[in-house]
Amino acid sequence: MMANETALLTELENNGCKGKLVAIRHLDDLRAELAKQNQAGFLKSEFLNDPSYLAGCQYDYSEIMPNAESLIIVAVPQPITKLRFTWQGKQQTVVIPPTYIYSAADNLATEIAERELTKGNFSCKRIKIPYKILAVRSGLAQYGRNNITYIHGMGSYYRLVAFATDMPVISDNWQEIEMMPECSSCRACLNSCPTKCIDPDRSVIHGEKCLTYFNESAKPFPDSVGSNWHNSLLGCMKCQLACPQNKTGNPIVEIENPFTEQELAMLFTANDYSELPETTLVTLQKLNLTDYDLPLPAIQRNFKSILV
Ligand code: B12
Ligand code: SF4
Ligand code: SF4
Repeated sequence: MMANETALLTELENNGCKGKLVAIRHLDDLRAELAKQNQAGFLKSEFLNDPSYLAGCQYDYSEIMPNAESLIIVAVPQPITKLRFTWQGKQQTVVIPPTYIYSAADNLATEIAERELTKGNFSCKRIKIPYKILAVRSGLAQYGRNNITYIHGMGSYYRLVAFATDMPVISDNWQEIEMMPECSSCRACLNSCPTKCIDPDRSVIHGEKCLTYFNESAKPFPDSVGSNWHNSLLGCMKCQLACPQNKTGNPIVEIENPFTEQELAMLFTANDYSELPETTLVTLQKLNLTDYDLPLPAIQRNFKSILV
């Protein structure tokens, strides 16, 4: 391993993160892997054609970084966030799963990568690719039966971030796709999934049935979605909470009274973000809740689906 590569990976670990590097040519392998899954009929147009999902991924960075040599994949640990507040006399707890409040995680990975690479006169650029495939192929992670990736000792509560860099990689590693050995005798995620979108007979979940797909969309929830399935403001925690690999010391961040009752009244009734007071908007922005191209009525719908 080159000194610069070691220094980068060590610095990531010193900050609680983990990373791996592979040669840039594996962008073609990522593209091919996705094409294979598409051919098998596992990828629905809902994901393939949406820029916030797979249509946002790129496999040619020759223009933004013509001298790119390697890809870096980084896992940044993330807590479960709980918003606690009183609404209409009742104490409410609103869960935001790992990865949704992402600015600090993305900035941490970027700062470390830029700082360490600059020391060797290298640079890096954030890129959008299918992160899980890279994480697993590089040896950083393994798939769980629930299709989410896991890192030994970290569980699945982390956000994946990737970079292209002009730093060459010496220890190029591109391994077979692996499922966690622990999954072979476990079906906890499968049994806990309210939508039954984890399919024991195929390796890719039915993403178009996942609760996350519905609450990340502005479209009304279909009748097939049970009103008692909702558990998070965005996404869903069921398959990760049930997983024995997530039982050890995962942090929870509790935010007490992020909004006053007066702010909540406006948040739940306003027609548009522009009608909200500045303080409410700033809180929503800090939680990254305005970053998902969701109109305010969709955020209101999500809140109301989990308030007691
Ligand atoms: C589209 C997408 C979704 C779609 C899912 C579409 C689908 N069918 O998977 C929806 C909106 C439903 C979704 C939901 C969630 N997502 Co999402 N999502 C993405 C996104 C944008 C692309 C993922 C994707 O479709 N990749 C392409 C598919 C083909 O790859 P794959 O899922 O890795 O599938 C591979 C395996 O199945 C594998 N395979 C092949 N052979 C074999 C053999 C074995 C034995 C096994 C096990 C596997 C296997 O085949 C495929 C690759 O060839 C990424 C961000 C990104 N740019 O990567 C985030 C991302 C994957 N999501 C993430 C998260 C956290 C979630 C949620 C947990 C959110 C939540 N609820 O809180 C849920 C989890 C749902 C689940 N159980 O997977 C994280 C995952 C972090 C982690 N620890 O792995 C990512 C990486 C975002 C990030 N930056 O961190 N997501
Ligand atoms: S996130 Fe929820 S709906 Fe999606 S696979 Fe996991 S348990 Fe099922
Ligand atoms: S719940 Fe069990 S089967 Fe599912 S990912 Fe975790 S260990 Fe694997």
